[in-house]
Amino acid sequence: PPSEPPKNGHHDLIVVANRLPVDRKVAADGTTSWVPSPGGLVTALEPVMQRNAGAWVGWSGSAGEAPEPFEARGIRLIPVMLDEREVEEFYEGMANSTLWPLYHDVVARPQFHRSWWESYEQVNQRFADRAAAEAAPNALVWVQDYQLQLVPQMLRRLRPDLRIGFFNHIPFPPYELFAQLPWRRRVLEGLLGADQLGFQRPADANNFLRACRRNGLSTRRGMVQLPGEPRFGSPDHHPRREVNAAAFPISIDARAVQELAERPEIQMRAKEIRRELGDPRVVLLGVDRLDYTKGILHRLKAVEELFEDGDLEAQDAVLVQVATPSRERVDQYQKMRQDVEVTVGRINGDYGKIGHPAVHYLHQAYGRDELAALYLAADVLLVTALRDGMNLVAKEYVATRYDEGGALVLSEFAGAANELPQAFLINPHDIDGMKAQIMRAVHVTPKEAQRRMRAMRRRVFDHDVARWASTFLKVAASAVEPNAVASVS
Ligand code: ADQ
Repeated sequence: PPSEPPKNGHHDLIVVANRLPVDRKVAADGTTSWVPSPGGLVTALEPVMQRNAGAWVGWSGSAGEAPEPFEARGIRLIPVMLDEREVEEFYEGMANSTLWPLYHDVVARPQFHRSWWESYEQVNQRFADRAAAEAAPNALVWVQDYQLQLVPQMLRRLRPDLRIGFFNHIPFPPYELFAQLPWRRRVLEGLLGADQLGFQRPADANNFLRACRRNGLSTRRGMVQLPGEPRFGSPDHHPRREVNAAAFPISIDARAVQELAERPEIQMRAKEIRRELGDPRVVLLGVDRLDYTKGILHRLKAVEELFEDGDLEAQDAVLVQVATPSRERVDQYQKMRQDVEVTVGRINGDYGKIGHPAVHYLHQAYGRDELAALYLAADVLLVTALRDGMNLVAKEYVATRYDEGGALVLSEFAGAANELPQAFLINPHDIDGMKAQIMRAVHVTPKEAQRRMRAMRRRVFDHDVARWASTFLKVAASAVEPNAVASVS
């Protein structure tokens, strides 16, 4: 018989994320159910969640309905409701049209709307309320990403006993850009409610620390020193607190990725893909969410010029571009999809041959199996992001290549470049430079390719997502209780 689910307020570890790790499934008869969609994060956290009566607080992904809490693989899933207007203002608005472009170097223009901010505050409060109600005394709460930057402070107000961690999956921008945000102080205060802040790169942590200093706080060796806060109805003060900000580069379940690639049916599929492409000498591959930060247009421009210059020929070389549909109701995404599709059409019109398009463009979400086969089939993976927190596609490609073959062209503006300097690094704004690096990757000797791939594989396997999660949780759990810190006020 299934065991009694834990009651409210009994979870020792809570993950708070915009999305629950579930997908809605509509059956033929119209009834809906929720099926777990284990991504990297939930896979990494599963063992520790199971050991620690873990719960996951998040949105189901559909407006206006919040299913009752339910259990999936030993993890309690606690849905938070968003209504249609909140999906527009909090999610598509403040999260995806303000913070996302602002935090990615303003590669698209961020929009600032006061009504969106109000919605952001309200939704953050709802997530904080829910987590506060579910947490056991002294529990550890781990808040994820830019949609929920106010939750740490809101939670601390509700539950000063908790230890609170926050991880930012996207870049933290230089202060000159962050300063555009009309609510910049509120965001800093929100984040500083945490004990431990995690960023992808040391540069992101430094940008955050600099923003704190620019707002009058002092920092020392990654610690932000917070003065005591006045306590309601009492002349004494909350003791001074320190908040640590550091880099914890996220990763993948490298072993699982490799095991998939080693399966005979995946290898057969990889060979079949090359046949279906017409057995070209060179297969270039791009796999991205269709997002303007990923530099897809820059990549297409470089490839188009390589066809134009005759360095690549359509019967000899193809680009396969898998672009997952993403944020399709946001204007900037509709515009960029049009630009990409016009460009692909032009390249094929100019350089394709009957039965041999130059670019195979797939606006589809692919399953893990097909992605693994594509990674195996590709001679060169192109990651040309204009700015990217990490970029897990690069790490997945490396983990897939148990044969130590293949070459990675990687933007220096992706967090992954810090860890994978053996890739063919590029600046995607430098089209000539990018073209030269793509051709170096195409012509690399097997020995040189192997040397590079081996070094990158060592890094990805040594620093997998389990290590990322356990390292973060260890430091967050060791945060000193606020009351144990001497007051200086
Ligand atoms: P994303 O911007 O979504 O993530 P990324 O890190 O590349 O970018 O992760 C994408 C994931 O989606 C990968 O696991 C990939 O395999 C999968 N995917 C992409 N295209 C797909 C397709 N067509 N079909 C199926 N799956 C596809 C954000 C940040 C990143 C950061 C991650 C994790 O923007 O910088 O690395 O969070 O912190």
